[in-house]
Amino acid sequence: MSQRDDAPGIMQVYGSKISYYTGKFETYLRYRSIPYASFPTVAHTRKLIEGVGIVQMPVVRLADGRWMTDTTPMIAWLETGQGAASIYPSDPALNFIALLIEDYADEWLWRSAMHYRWSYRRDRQHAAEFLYEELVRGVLPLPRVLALTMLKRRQRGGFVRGDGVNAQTRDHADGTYLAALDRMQAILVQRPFLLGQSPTIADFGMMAPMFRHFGQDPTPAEIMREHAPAVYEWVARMWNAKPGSDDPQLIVSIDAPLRSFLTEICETHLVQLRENERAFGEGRARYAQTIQGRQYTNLPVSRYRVWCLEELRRRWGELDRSAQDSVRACLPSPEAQLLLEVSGHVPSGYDRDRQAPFNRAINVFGSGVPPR
Ligand SMILES: N[C@@H](CCC(=O)N[C@@H](CS)C(=O)NCC(=O)O)C(=O)O
Repeated sequence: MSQRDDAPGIMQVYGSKISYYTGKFETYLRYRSIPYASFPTVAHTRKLIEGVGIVQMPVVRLADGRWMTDTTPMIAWLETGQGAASIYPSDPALNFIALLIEDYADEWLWRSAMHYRWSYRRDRQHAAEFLYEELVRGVLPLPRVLALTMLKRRQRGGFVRGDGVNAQTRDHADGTYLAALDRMQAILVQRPFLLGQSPTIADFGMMAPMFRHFGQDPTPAEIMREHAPAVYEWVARMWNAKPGSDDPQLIVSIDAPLRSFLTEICETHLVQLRENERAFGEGRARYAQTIQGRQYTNLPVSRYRVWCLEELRRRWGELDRSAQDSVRACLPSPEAQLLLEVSGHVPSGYDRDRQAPFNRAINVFGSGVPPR
């Protein structure tokens, strides 16, 4: 891959071929046949900071020179320029469910995906070699062996141990992937996409963990092939998907497999959003949370995720009464109450002017990598 970025006239995507969110974003660009050129981040750090304020994957430069980042608002903005059959369901209640699934994929499955990649020896070796070749070699003056050691230490120390995965939580971090796989498999044996006959933002969101991490890293990919072949097939289907007819033929009611997936989302992601918001409000840098009976300690507080919850609440507030009733009926867990509560909320203060994806961005965790 070229270290130069002379692709005038088309979108430039700075990321990595094994990056979680870059994979989600590329799946969308391919679906909409939006041409783009891929570039590695490390060689272009200064430019990315000038463009959006931070380095993360992906950061995007549009053909007209504007910069943007964060896949959720980027895809939402790009989709406003597209024709019929939006990837956002026209039914407001189903759209809210799709956005909730996207948020769970973005913000909850990330820990488990990093754990599989950096806790298992052969996965760690594979990812470090890949990142070295793609991002570091020829850019930073580091001997290969040293660079591999540094990459492993950064990723495992920050995003696994530094994000609460230890002897007490490791099997839960393993199991959270298996739970997502089981729930998706049960849905995808019935229909080609999560919410019907066409992909929605729920599918694009789930591609973040399922494609470049769980579908490519040796250990979780083998599990996917063995235990959830319909998910394995869906990953390829998503990567090759193109818009079909104007009628996306989405489901008209929430069936048992989708309900079960939503319960998992409420028990995990919504609890984490709640505890993170509370800790942020108390001005803490670290917090503890109990998820499905397992205690995670010393987790980094994320201001970005307080904003994610604000965004979900904003979308909830836009629903009319009957749509709210429909959503409430399919989010049976008491945790769903979080979407309605706003008392005592300390605002994130992020993107106050609603400029995303063109705002000055923040990393999910502080300066990028949570300290160990
Ligand atoms: N909210 C962002 C998250 C982007 C993100 O956190 N990407 C990861 C890698 S896939 C990253 O760059 N992490 C910071 C780092 O590794 O320094 C999005 O939706 O794109």
